[in-house]
Amino acid sequence: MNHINPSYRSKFKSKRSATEIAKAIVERDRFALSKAITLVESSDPTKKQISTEIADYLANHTSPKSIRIAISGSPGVGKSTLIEKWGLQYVNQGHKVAVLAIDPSSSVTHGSILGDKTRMEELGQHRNAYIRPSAAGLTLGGVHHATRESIRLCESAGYDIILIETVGVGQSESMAAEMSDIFVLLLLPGAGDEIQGIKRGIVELADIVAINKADEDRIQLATESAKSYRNALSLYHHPILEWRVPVSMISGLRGFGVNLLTDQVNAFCKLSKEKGKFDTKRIKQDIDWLYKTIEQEVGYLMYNNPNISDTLTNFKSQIIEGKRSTHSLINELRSLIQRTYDNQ
Ligand SMILES: Nc1nc2c(ncn2[C@@H]2O[C@H](COP(=O)(O)OP(=O)(O)OP(=O)(O)O)[C@@H](O)[C@H]2O)c(=O)[nH]1
Ligand SMILES: [Mg+2]
Repeated sequence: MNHINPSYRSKFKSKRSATEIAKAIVERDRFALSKAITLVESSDPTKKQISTEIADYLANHTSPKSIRIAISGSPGVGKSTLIEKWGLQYVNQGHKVAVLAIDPSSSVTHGSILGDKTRMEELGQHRNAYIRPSAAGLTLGGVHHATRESIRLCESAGYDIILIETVGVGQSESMAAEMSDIFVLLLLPGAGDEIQGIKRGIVELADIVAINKADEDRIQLATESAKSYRNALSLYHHPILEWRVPVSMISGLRGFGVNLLTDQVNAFCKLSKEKGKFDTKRIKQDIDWLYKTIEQEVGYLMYNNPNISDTLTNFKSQIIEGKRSTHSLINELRSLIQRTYDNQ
């Protein structure tokens, strides 16, 4: 370790204040960025407090511009491979690219969808790219919070293209849609929705659809799939009425069609800004997040109130015994919550 510059080493050994970390983020210090993301992933109250101070500082001192792109699709559809190619294209055009992951399943498996950074080897080494695997061991709400805050931190550090990889399981897609400007859905050639494991409603979340792995002997199949998805999508109205969700054939592995995705993203952003939807969508996302957090926090407080949790246990037995209607139990619970709230 002797080759490390001593002043550099001491800088990271010493505990920096929230303001120092925040300033370092603005000065494009990747270590500070990683540190701040670790803090937002923490449930420790002291660390939470520091991350709040960092967020406040950055909100007051930066106004970054960015595009947040969610990339979703069933396991193995080729998300990471595409992100490697797409991210490289963006950095070569002079952008700074941050790659984040939403993987609620990692809280169970302790794995991570970007754990295999090998798929993004070249991008991972680029000075204008930052790749952050998903944190393991967080609750669903924790994943949501950490990813949102990480996006803001990356933007404050100058990353203007945010790619969010999300695995098509659990609630990860809707979570990704709630924090991105554009939702890109990757599908495989040939297979129908059920076979691809695509849940109902996911296709409707998409702003851009791409049939990936349209290479080798799958081109014909991909052409047919693209056609049938185009037909299916023509039945839906996109929230921006003038936007027709494009369905194209790409190969992330070969890099084929990746340019097209960039053009589609640009066209979408342009239209969305012209229609005044780009900023309003972000504001709506923030407000929805505020309400969601309140619901979570209030729920947490209620479940941890001994009086309420004892009552709930009691009510559960009453439901099992079929003694009282759930309706009347809910009314009683409502009064109890009201009394608890009034007494505080
Ligand atoms: N032929 C072909 N293979 C591909 C393409 N994209 C990815 N693959 C292969 O598909 C496999 C899975 O690719 P990944 O990029 O890891 O897929 P993923 O969607 O990120 O997978 P998870 O993160 O596990 O959900 C790898 O073996 C890739 O080499 C493609 O465009 N064409
Ligand atoms: Mg992956």
